[in-house]
Amino acid sequence: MINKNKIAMISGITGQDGGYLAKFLLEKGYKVIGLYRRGATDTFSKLREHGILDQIEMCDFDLLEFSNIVRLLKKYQPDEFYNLAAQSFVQASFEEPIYTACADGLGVLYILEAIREFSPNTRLYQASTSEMFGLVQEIPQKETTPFYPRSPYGVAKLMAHWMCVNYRESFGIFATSGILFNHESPMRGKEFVTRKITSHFAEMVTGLTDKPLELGNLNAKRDWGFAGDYVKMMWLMLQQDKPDTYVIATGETHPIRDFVEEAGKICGYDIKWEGKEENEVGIDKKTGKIVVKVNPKFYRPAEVELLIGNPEKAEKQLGWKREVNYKSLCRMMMEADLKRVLEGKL
Ligand code: F7E
Repeated sequence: MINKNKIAMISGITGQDGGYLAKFLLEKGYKVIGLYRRGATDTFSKLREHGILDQIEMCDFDLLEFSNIVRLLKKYQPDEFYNLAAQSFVQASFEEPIYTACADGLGVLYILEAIREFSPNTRLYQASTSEMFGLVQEIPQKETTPFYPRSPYGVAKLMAHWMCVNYRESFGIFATSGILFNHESPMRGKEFVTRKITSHFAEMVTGLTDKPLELGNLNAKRDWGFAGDYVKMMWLMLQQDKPDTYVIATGETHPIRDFVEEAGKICGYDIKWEGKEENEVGIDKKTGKIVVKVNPKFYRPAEVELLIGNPEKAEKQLGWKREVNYKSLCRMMMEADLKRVLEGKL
């Protein structure tokens, strides 16, 4: 409880990372101000599932409304600002490139300007991403690896990243950029591939659906960690003496089809692959049933084929150590979705 009086502002509080981070900071004694964008869906469901909604002061927020950002910063003068708000779905960014550029790129500049003018002691954590490495120029990727984004999302995030570096160097703003590789959990949105797999298999194995799971590129490789581990690093980054840039990753990579097989195993499927590219299917050896099918609808105009991070700097400087490995992460997500189905809550 050392941080009793500290104020943390979290934009994007209703997303996967927002919930885990808020829980972590509340346990540390922070007053948490949650910024969220009004939406049509049950916006607060994740915070409710974490059991922390009533401990957070929630405020309306939009990355594209500068006046709103200014008012919030003036009013609360937070010690720490975690910018987790974004249009974060890579595939959607190809259809909404302008919105994505505004929210994920320009929006961060608004926050930096508001900090510079109205709350210069606020420390900013910017959620940067391995998508900035895109067509990777080095394997594994680290802080000094040249960037080559492959989507409007990656490009917008890269702008935000360089703005943070620039505001650090130009105005002495404490703006830290965490280049986080993919991080998953039972709270992941169902549009992202890991959760799409676990939620669909949970429905299939319990008889809620008999449709096969439809996926795009099964060969892309990702470095998947656990979101609950990664939010602790966000906080540690803001406790350092100086703002900096850090890669957070596991150093391990797996193709999408591997995650499918692993999640399938937990449900009792023993998957063999047949056919090529858009005709490829995954068949359960025991029943002969097609459980996975490739649908080119989920291919991306430009793909990030391989991501694998080198977390050495974070390990040394932040003492970064992951607690959940790949197999346990997959099991955690699969079991959570099976439980949700049984409780009628998926
Ligand atoms: O895709 C392939 C897809 O949407 C992973 C975001 O949090 O992490 C995330 O971005 C891979 C890609 O995550 C399907 O083509 C195949 O190669 O789960 P994803 P992402 O694009 O890596 C980074 C670090 C972020 O910053 C982002 O905000 O899986 N894939 N079939 C599929 N992906 C999806 N979503 N759906 C499919 O059916």
